Amino acid sequence: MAFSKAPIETPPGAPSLTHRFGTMAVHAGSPHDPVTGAVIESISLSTTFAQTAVGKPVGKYEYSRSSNPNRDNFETAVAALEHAKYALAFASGSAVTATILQSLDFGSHVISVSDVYGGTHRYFTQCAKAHGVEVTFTPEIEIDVRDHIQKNTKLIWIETPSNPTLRLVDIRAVATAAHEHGIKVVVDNTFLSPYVQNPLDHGADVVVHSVTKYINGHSDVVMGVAAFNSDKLQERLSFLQNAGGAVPSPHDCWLAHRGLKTLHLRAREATINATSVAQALAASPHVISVNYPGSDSHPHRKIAIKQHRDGMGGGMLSFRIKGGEGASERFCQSLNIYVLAESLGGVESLVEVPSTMTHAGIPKDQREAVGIFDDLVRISCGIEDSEDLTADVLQALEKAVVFPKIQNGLAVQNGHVE
Ligand code: P1T
Repeated sequence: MAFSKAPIETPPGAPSLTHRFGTMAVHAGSPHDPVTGAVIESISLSTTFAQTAVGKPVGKYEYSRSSNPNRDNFETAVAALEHAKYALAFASGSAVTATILQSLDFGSHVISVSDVYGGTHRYFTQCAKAHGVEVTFTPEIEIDVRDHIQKNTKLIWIETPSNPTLRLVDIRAVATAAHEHGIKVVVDNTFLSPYVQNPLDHGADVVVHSVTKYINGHSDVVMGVAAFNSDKLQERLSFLQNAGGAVPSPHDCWLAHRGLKTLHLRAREATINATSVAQALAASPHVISVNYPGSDSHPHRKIAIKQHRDGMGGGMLSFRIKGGEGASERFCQSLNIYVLAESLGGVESLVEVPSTMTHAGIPKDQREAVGIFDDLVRISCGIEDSEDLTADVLQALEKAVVFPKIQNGLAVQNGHVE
């Protein structure tokens, strides 16, 4: 059984890297069926594939955990869009994280940015030790990465933008320091998608995604993917993909591939919407601060201009509301269009409070050290109309900050003691 897959080859006539993003999103990994002419691939549900003699499969497939046509096609498309030689799809974004950490030797050390997705933090702090991997967290990785490098440091983990504070990391600066010591750099690109940022072009060795988010884009698939150029890594990760078995179903690969074909359209709309919502929030007297990398006021705006397509900010933002935890909860419940739910990157707008939802597992002092306060609200802008999304946020802010007229004997109005 083949555990290591061959490099992705562009079929004759298929779009190449000289084509633009939208053309590749629609056509990469999407050959028409040579027998029936079907333009859309069929879903290959077969778990096993016939052999004409012992050890001689009819085609390139043997058993669907090892590889199958829908997963191959999806991986081909992601590799093209992330400017990578290889891509490997997994059952979830978390399975990608776990497999990459499992690929390290026992006794390895990892440096990670502090504000990562709560589930990534959980794996790093509660699971990695079991296979002998220690993780050091740092909030300012570009500044102090060299101070944290040890003899056994093998990997640097970056999330840019970070979840949920939207901090950015200069990938090139970190990769330069890492490569001086033979250390690999992984970038979690979930918040932006390959349309807005291609981390391999900035020196990263591996780019990972929770496909559950922008790549699939319709909140109906849980999946992950890693893309990279190294032949050695391909051999190791595809071995672990097969041995660990955390693989996506053919149906999920088909759905995610269909979603990917409109990624550029969705990412543009989400960016337009997030820009408009961020501007409205920044102008509101009920808001303490707004984290949006598309805003000129973002502290890492220069990095966005360097690393993101046309300096786009993407569809994600977070903000601190005046009035504490109570106000953040009232805000979420006062919205009419946004759905109060975890996850992000779908066509529908979502809202959540990270301190009690996605990042509740991180101890409060560590959370607050990276800016995840109880009054922080995270928004994932979908592709609805920006006027509606902005109006909904403004009306919810008014409701969220209106307290009873008298509180502790003091008159209050609009959330502020008068
Ligand atoms: O949910 P899963 O497909 O396993 O992906 C994990 C993951 C990895 N990386 C980032 C940056 C993520 O945001 C996530 C999942 N995040 C959420 C579910 C969330 O609401 O933030």
